[in-house]
This record gives sequence, structure tokens and C-alpha cells, in this order.
Amino acid sequence: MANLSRGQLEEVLGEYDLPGILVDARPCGRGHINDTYCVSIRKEDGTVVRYTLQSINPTAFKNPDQLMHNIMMVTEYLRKEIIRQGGDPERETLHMLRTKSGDAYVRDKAGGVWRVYVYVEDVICLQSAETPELFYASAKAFGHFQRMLKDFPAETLFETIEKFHDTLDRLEKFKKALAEDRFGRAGECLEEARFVLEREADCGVALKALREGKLPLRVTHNDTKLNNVLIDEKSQEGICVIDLDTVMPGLSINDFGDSIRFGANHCEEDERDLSKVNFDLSLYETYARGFLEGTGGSLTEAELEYLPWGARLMTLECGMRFLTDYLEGDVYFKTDRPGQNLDRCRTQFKLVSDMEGCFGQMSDIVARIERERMEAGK
Ligand code: GN1
Ligand code: MG
Repeated sequence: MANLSRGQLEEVLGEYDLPGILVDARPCGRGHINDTYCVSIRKEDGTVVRYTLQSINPTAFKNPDQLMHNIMMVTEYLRKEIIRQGGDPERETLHMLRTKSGDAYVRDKAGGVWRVYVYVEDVICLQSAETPELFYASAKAFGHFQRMLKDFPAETLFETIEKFHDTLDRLEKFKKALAEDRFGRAGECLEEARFVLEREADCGVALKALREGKLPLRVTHNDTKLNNVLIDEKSQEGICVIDLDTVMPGLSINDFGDSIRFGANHCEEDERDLSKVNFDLSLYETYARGFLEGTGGSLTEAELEYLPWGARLMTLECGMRFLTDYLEGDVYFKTDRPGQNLDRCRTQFKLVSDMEGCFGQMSDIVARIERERMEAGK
């Protein structure tokens, strides 16, 4: 991530009515898409307040107005909901600042798009499930997030990335990239390509259930990686769901599934030693328990039945996306070494194979947890 010059910082921050002078700015966060900085502002009384300054990646997000409209609507709704439930809205949802002229973002001279959030202090942001308790805490937070938005008017949200979790469309894009092979990389990925093509039928499973009215369309987060939830340092509870760029109508099973993809293992997403990449069924169970508690009985029977499919499909889809990006010359996901997107793809496909091997158990676990949850009246 490029360091911002003082001039650039002043140009952007000058548009906001901040309570003091800029004393520090440093890169933070580990997202694959946007660039994020933490900026410190010293007030007249000497105290320092921090903000998050973040650019919006124009390759991923084509329409910043629509994207910021979604975020404003959702965070304002969450704010009210959190107050109603007796929570602290400054810590439990992102709070985005408006510029002096009331806009939700700033466009700099070079065309870059920036927004500023209140920085949530005294939290941790995990890159891996360090303990089952923390993974459980993240699950509860994502489940609760979905539950808080259950009556949000979904039709007022824009689709910030078209066909984002349309796995069949992702499959078509992959096939096109493979056929075009613009960077001469297809030869290196024959095994991975075969892996995808053998699973063509799987790609349509959730979409079919949606089309047939079995699975409901809800307002979902769509990018529920563990590092997209902030954990309170003291209470160790998941308190604030972040990275709201992809909040839009979607499937609950995908929010469940994307967390499992990222967190129910003990490896980095780009681990090269595949012997270290193993799906951890007990972490899966931990997450399922937290998610079902967080959603608190708001999921339908069909959604519960399809949760394991969410995990399998999000992992397959993400692997396909990494592979497609590798074939297209690494233009979407940030990389810091050659071959990284292919390595990322390989970890995902190893996890998919593992899940396929214990799919029956994955379903049994959800059924058992739901039974226990109902018996305990949670
Ligand atoms: C991206 O921005 P970040 O790192 O939270 C991506 C997700 C992928 C994820 C893979 C907008 O998430 O869809 O699952 O990388 N976000 C977007 O790690 O494409
Ligand atoms: Mg993120």
C-alpha cells in the first residue's frame, strides 16, 4: 500500500470539519481491495482522536455514490437499532463522517475516492481464529448483524458489485479467462481448472434454491471474513461489523459460508504448504453455534439446511475468483508476490475437498445445534 503524501492527506482531510490538527497517518488493515489508514488528530486541549481514512477501490466498486448511499442508510439504521437495544452506537457500528458540504465522500484531484470513519478504539482485529472463543464471538456478531437488519427495506439498497455471489456467473467468468489465457498461465493451473469443471453442477445449488423461493433474499454483509469484525479488547465480544461495501441483498448462507471459508482452519489464505491447510470441523461447529445464537431463531428451516452448502460454495467461489484473477494478470485482488492468487486458489480448493469429505457431519452439526438452541430457549 502506497504511503500517502502530506499534500494528499491535507487535500482530503481538509474537506472535513475535524476537531484539530493532523499529527499522524499510517497504513492499517489487511483487506485485499481498499487502502486503509489510521489518522490521528490533536485537539486544542492536547488530546488525540483517531479516524479511519479509506479509499474505495475503483476496479471493484464502479459507483461510489451508490455504495456510499448503502453504507449511510445501513449505518444510520443500525445506529437507531443499537440505541433501541441499549447499546453504544459509537462502538457498535461504523460512524461515517460527512464532509463540510454534507457529502459522504471526497474525490481528490487524481480522481481517487475517500471516506472517513470514526476509529473504534480498544478493539482487536484478527487474521485467524486464535481461539475458539474468539471465533465464536465473531460468529455471534455476524449473526446478530444480520438479525438487526432483518426488517431493513432491502429494495432501497443498490447492488454495489453486480452478481457478487452469483457462483454460476463466477464460473462463466473463470471459463472465459481460462479460454483467453491472456498471460499464458493456464498451463500452470490445469489441475485447478479440472477441479472447477468437475463441480459445475454445484455452482447452481444455492441460486436454484433462491429461484425456487426456498431460500429468502435478505440484507446480508457478503464479505464476512474474521478480519471484518472488531472484537472488544476487554470483553472479547465481537462488537462492530466493518467493511460494509458489499452490504446488499443476498443469502444468509453465504455470510455463514464465507466466515467458515476464512476462519475454520489454521492457515493463511495464501499458504503454500497444502499439508497445513485443513478444514477444522470443530471450529465449524463453534462458528455455527455462535451464528445461530446471533441470528436468534430468525433463519428458516431451509436456510439451516443449506448452511453447509454456503460454506462449500463460498469456498469454491472464492477459489475460482482467485484463479480467474491469476489468469487475468492479478488485477483485482492485491498481491505482494508472484503466484499469490494461485496459492490462494489452491488453499480454497483443498478446503472444499475437505468439506466434501465430511459434508454429512456438517449438516448433522447444524441440526444438533439448532435442536439444542431451541431446547435452551436461546
Ligand atoms: C476481499 O476486502 P476484503 O479483503 O475484506 C473480497 C472478498 C473476498 C476476500 C478474500 C469486495 O475482501 O469478496 O472473499 O477478499 N472483497 C471484495 O479474502 O471483492
Ligand atoms: Mg475487509
